[in-house]
This record gives sequence, structure tokens and C-alpha cells, in this order.
Amino acid sequence: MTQDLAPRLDAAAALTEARLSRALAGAPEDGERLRPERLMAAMRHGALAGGKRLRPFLVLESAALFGVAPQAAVTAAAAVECVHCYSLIHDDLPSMDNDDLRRGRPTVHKAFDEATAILAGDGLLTLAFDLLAGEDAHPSPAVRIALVRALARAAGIGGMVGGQMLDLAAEGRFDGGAPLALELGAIRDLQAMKTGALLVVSCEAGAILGQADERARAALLAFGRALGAAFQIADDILDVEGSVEAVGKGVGKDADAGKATLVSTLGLDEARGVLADLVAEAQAALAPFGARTGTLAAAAAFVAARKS
Ligand code: GRG
Repeated sequence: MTQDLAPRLDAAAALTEARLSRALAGAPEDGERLRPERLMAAMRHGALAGGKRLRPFLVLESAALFGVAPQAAVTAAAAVECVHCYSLIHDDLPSMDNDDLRRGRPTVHKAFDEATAILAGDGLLTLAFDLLAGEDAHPSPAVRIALVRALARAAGIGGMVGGQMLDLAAEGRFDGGAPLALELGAIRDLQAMKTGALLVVSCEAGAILGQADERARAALLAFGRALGAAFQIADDILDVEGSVEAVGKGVGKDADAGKATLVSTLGLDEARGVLADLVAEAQAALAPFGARTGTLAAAAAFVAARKS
């Protein structure tokens, strides 16, 4: 990791952790009657103390390009992380990926039970939009609405949820058949939706918070798309080459499920080449911001080289 990236990732993680802890406190907020203790414990298990906090980091760093202070961007960053954590909890469920380990700890349905894990995910998804609706997300209602719309579009039908649906279909889940031999374009669509969309919206949120002009927003979107694609290929490579200890979750699952990924389709060497091209593409997209983008450029390289 480049020298100045690690402390900035750590700082983003600490700030996000503090904001999430506050949002997941036991006392009810205005309009709530009470917060069931088991639900809160499961939500905290799924959302606190773990993870790279890459998405919040992207929100904070993108917002910083427009002079938005970390404290002013952290509520939006925490909202995106809530959606991410919900997706991991639900993805780990027996009916989805059926994983026992996440972030080096038991998954939420293992530490609690399946019904509680479903509700903890639902609670985190709902909390994300609660956070974005509040004034500490941004003083301008128009900016808050833009954040809500962008996150909903990234998380929902044509984004992460839709991508997960395509993924389950590709595994051959619904016809009782064999996994589908997807074309490269279909694999790219699936991955851009399932994992890319949330990374893209993390960068876009910074532009929305900073009330950026169209050119700057388009540049951040292009950066996010290339970074998102790189992230997924790196994940596919880790699934082939990583160890459970380093990755903090099960590995070898794609091959076991006969899943079509860029690695299974292109082979490891070519996939590595595509990964390097995507990192270069992400870094080139930052050109309009001049010299201020060192951390985001380093983040693109980090995503490609990560071991967990
Ligand atoms: C269940 C609606 C629904 C969606 C699930 C994102 C997703 C869709 C599933 C996650 C499955 C998975 C492991 C995908 C690979 C890429 C990915 C999102 C890895 C986890 O993200 P990191 O590495 O995790 O940023 P940390 O723990 O660091 O936050």
C-alpha cells in the first residue's frame, strides 16, 4: 500500500465506525418506539468492527475533491456502508451463498439465527435512507434527495439487488440446471450491477455532496466504474488464489459453483492484464482534478492488489 493511503483508509474507517456506532445506539430516535436488543446486537455484529470501509473512504475522498470536510461527508459514507453491510449479511444467508465466515468472524445468521439475520439486513438497509434524509447528511434538501435517489438506484433493481438476481440465475438456481455459460458482456453487466454499482455511487456521492459540475461528476463516475470492475476481478482472482485466513471468508466458491467469472472465462493471466488496464483507466479518469487525486489513484492500485 502506498505510504499515505493506509492512514487515510484508517482515518475514514474510524470516522465511519464512530458514525455507525452512533446510528446503532440502543436508544430510540424520534418516531421510534423502542429498539429490540437482539436486533440491535445483530445489526452491530454485521456493521461494526470489521471490513476495509472502502466505500466510505471513496465517499470521503471524492467529497474532499470539492472541499467537503470529512465530518460533513461521513453520514453519507455511513449510509453507503449500511447498504454494503446489509448486502453481505443477506448474501451470506443459507438461501444465498450459505457462508459461515465473514470478516474473519461468524456470519450474522451463525452468530444469531437466520430470521434475525434477515431482519438485521432489513434494518441496515432502512437505516441507510434514514441517515441520508437527516440534516447532518447535508444542509440542502435537494442534495439529500439526490443522495437518496443515487443510492436507491445503485442498491436496487438495476443495481446490486438486480445483479444478485442475475448471479443466482447464472448459477442455475432456478431451473435446477447447470450454471449458465455467460458471455463476457453478460458477466460484465452482472458484476457492474452486483458489486460495481455501490462502488460507483460511493464516488458519485462525493460529487453530489460537493455539488460538483457535470464534468467533474462524469469523471468521478468513470473512475468509479473502472475501480468497481477492477475490484470484482481482484475478488475473482482472490477466490482462486487467496486463503481463508487472509481473505476472512470462504474461497474457491466460484469454481465449486461452476460460476462464470472473468477469471474462468479469460484465464488468470489475461484477467490480470484486464485488471492492470482497469487500474490505469481509473487513474486516467481522475485527470480533470489535477494533482489533488493522489489518494484516489492509490486506492485504485490498492483495490487491484488487495489480499482480503
Ligand atoms: C444480497 C441484495 C444482496 C446482494 C448481495 C455485494 C453482494 C450482493 C454480495 C457480496 C458477495 C461478494 C463476496 C461479492 C464479492 C465482492 C464483495 C462485495 C466483497 C466484499 O466487499 P469488501 O471486500 O468487504 O469491500 P469488506 O468486508 O472489506 O467491507
